[in-house]
Amino acid sequence: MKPITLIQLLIEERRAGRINAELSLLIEVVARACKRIAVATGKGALGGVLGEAGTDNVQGEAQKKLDVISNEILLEANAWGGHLAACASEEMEDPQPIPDAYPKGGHLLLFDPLDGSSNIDVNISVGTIFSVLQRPAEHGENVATEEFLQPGSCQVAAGYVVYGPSTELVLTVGHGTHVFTLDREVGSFLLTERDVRIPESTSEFAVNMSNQRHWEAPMQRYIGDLLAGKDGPRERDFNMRWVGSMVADVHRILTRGGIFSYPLDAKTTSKGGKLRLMYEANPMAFIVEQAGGAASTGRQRMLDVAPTALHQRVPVFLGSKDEVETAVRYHQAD
Ligand code: AHM
Repeated sequence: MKPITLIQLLIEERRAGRINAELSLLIEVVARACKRIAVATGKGALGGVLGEAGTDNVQGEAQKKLDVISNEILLEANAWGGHLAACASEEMEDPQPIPDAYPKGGHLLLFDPLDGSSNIDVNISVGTIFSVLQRPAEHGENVATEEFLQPGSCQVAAGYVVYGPSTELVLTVGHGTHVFTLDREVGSFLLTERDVRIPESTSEFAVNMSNQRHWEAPMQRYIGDLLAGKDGPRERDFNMRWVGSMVADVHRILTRGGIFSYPLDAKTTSKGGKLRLMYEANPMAFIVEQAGGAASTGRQRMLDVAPTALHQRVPVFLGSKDEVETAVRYHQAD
């Protein structure tokens, strides 16, 4: 049987009363923008899109040309449909309101337009991550930054698109996690896995081992026990993978299980961690929980974290439920 399209799935979700027309339009628009980003990334050196943009983002990180291009594609696509009140991007200091020329909607969109962008120039998978919130009922005329500061459990949708050998969209609206593959000839996302489930246990971990000496004691003990393999307390060997693009690492874990971690380390403690709560950790945590996995800061369920700043950073542990719970036990025992 021919797989159904993203639009058909969104219609199903509307008929089931799980999303409204505005959220359905929002997801369609984001997916369409991501197709344009897929085309831009796919051109590589031929599109003149590789290399540095010559600017820094709000995090003080050098932007790649494709960071800037992807950000503009998402902003432009989402400006005029009437489905949004404002957007916030990892690449911009402040939220971007919808221009006065267009009608405003009741949703807030947050995105990391091109995650893992240090991998672009070496032709390794990168991705877009997005998170959708509802605008709080009590609000003024202009959207305030505080309106975005809702815990991850308030997300009404989240997703990512991985630009790899194939382009895949992974989406949740809070009723399971679904995977779509882009049919490049037709230009449609087709549903290739409904209600994906992450295996509960795993023998594979993902972490940047070069930071080992900077980690806190519980993380040192946890990874030490994984590395000890059959001879250690875990009594089995563990494999390691680290792409360095969160989207690609999480996608592998969604597909075959594993634990992804970007823990606190001495270099990032003062910032709260490396990865961003609102653009990376929360949407991935929602997707992973909806696929039967777990996501934590090591000390708290990720989706319960009360945000205090738009660009807040957090330590991240997510993936196979049993393994995330094990990592959390090491941190709680501290
Ligand atoms: P970015 O937003 O600058 O691309 O940084 C986020 C990336 C994640 O995709 C990835 O998991 C991590 O940073 C890689 O960090 P490291 O370079 O320390 O391995």
